[in-house]
Amino acid sequence: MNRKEFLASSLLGYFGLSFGSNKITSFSKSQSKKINGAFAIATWNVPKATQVAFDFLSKKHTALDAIENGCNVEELDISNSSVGLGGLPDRTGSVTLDACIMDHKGNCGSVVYLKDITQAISVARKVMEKTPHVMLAGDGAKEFAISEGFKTEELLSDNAKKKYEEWKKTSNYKPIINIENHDTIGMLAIDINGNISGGCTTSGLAYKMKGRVGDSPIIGSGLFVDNAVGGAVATGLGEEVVKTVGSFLIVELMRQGMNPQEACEEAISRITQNTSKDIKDFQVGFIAINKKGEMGAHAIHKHFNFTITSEDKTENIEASYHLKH
Ligand code: SD4
Repeated sequence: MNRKEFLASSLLGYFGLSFGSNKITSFSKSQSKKINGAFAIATWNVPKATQVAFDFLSKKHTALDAIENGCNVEELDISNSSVGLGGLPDRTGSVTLDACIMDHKGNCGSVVYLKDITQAISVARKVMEKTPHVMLAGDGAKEFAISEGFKTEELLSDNAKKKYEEWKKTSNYKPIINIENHDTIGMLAIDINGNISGGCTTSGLAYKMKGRVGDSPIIGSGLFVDNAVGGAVATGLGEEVVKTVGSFLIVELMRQGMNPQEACEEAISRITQNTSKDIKDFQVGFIAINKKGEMGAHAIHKHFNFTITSEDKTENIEASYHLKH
């Protein structure tokens, strides 16, 4: 689709995807749904984030601006215990953030093990735009953020501290599936020029080992965008996503002709077939979009859901899943 066709199709609004008001619908397997025009889609139930992203898109901002500002909503939300401020800490009580961002030209930026700065996705964008590097870690990432004007603050909220103190009593490390239905945010957006960008931001797994980094800041694992094809983002147990380079895999499968739903299902199959762990014990979910505005989502377990905002409609949709309980 060229730019003119894309703009024309924007005027037509939705095509082929009817959202019942406030009704959670479910994708059936192997069916990709399609939206015409600009939209933002994100992992989990994050209507405020996708709405903010869509507001940027409707004001003709780039998909990259939409991603950054949409993800910031969850980073700043102290009640979200797995992203930014209020995130649950590692097992030493320290909150460390991972994030990455990728634009339609294939530029990308990432931060890992970032402390004391809430808007990790914005720091990742600065890494992309202002440094000769793709990834900055730890103290270096923090020092760079401060030099760019970011303020430091305590990320450990009273609530997260209380939960951590409780956890220390047993110190039992077992990542919880679908934690609070509201988790790491991975977002993809397509703007009015038909360009795709994506982002992913998280405080990672609660009570992880000190120094642990997951999939979310790793380009190709937690996120991948190729503007000629589409984009994908991941949530869940990062160690399993990294092993299959899940988001890159999905984009490559779409390049070979799969629709986003088929590609997400294949990526989940790779994980379930190749893991040495019991798949009952961990969750991975993917969402993907392609250049035509088709989307897909699939997870290992049920209750992975995602949010889409387009043409002022926001809906939360339950993804299809692999493991029938
Ligand atoms: C990680 N993938 O650090 C992230 C965490 C996550 O749902 O997405 N949880 O492994």
